[in-house]
Amino acid sequence: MNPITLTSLSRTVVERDHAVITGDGFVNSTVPGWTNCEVNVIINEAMGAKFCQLLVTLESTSRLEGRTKASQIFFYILEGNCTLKADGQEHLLEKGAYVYLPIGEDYIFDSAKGGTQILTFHKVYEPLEGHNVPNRIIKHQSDIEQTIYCDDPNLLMQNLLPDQTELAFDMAINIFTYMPGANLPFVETHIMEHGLMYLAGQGIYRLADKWYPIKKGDSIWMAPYCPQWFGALGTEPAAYIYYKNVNRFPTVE
Ligand code: UGY
Ligand code: MN
Repeated sequence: MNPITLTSLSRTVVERDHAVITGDGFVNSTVPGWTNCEVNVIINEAMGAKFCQLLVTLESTSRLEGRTKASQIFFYILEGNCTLKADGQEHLLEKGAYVYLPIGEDYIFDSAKGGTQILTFHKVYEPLEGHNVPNRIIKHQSDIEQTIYCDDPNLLMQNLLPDQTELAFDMAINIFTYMPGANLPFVETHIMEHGLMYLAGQGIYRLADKWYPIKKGDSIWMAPYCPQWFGALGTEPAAYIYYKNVNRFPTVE
């Protein structure tokens, strides 16, 4: 007997100040210059956000070619591998590698292993007087040390961009790892916005006054001032990569 599948059910939720997006609802978009690939626009301005988060799935014939314009782009290799051509050089990008491209940079991603997945974050760059536009960064997450967060050795933070030390950056991209059973020490409520994707594990996310079960592959958008808290469940660490706007004046100067 075939089990009945209820195709009308999904964990996806879109609210005024937050969203939980699960892969079962993905519908592909076409992006000019990005060919033979699947693009899922997970978060963007249409939702109320001030940045964009995409998931791109590649095959061996895929080619992402373009030039960053008003927005800087951060690329993170979630699965597989591919090649980046930038500044006349070729770079092999393995799982866990990441690329920060400032405004005005040409790029080509190709030669991917079938099934390679790239997560991207796009933000319009806000220049800062007295500071140069940041340089391109090509690194691997294993190059970045894990630091203890909020004095809790079960909460580990990796800052993939030097946002804390260089005001030229107006966005942070971090990987936040929670050991089994760890949780945020308080309900954060802040001006900064977040977009994230779970890389591992599971747990419960509180967003505003709602509570959501979350697992690897899920994405979340949090608008400014959306109260937020997370507790990890299960026996393996939970980890997410997340975007945050930083380092700019909090109101019109
Ligand atoms: O950096 C942050 O604001 C981070 N602790 N927030 C979050 O994980 N929801
Ligand atoms: Mn936060």
